Amino acid sequence: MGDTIFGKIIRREIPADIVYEDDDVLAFRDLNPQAPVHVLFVPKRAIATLDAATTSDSELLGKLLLATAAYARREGLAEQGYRTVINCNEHGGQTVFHLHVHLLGGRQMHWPPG
Ligand code: DGP
Repeated sequence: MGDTIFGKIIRREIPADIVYEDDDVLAFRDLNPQAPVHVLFVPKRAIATLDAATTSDSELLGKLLLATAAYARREGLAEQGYRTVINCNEHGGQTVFHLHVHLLGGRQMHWPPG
């Protein structure tokens, strides 16, 4: 897959408001926040889309979700709740083809989404 803007953020080639990092995962604030807390969790090893993930990515995907949940808990979002979103391809609204989890919190979410 080609490089993306998130690859550049991971390599510190462009700035981002990074809020969490471990060996496998980086998290930074979304440029265009849709909630008081809107953080993107990305695996450092790029996978283009959720559709492109395979069983060899199972451990990394697990770490990505658990890092997201742990951050939400630390930030005090868990009790009231929050939303996680993974957009996939065109109809999913994906614009950056480096798999990422949106963490949205700090306000009431609504369902169904638009
Ligand atoms: P998606 O539509 O699911 O592919 O989400 C991509 C998100 O990435 C979108 O909410 C805006 C955000 N985004 C795009 N470019 C940048 C950037 O350069 N920096 C940051 N922090 N966020 C970005």
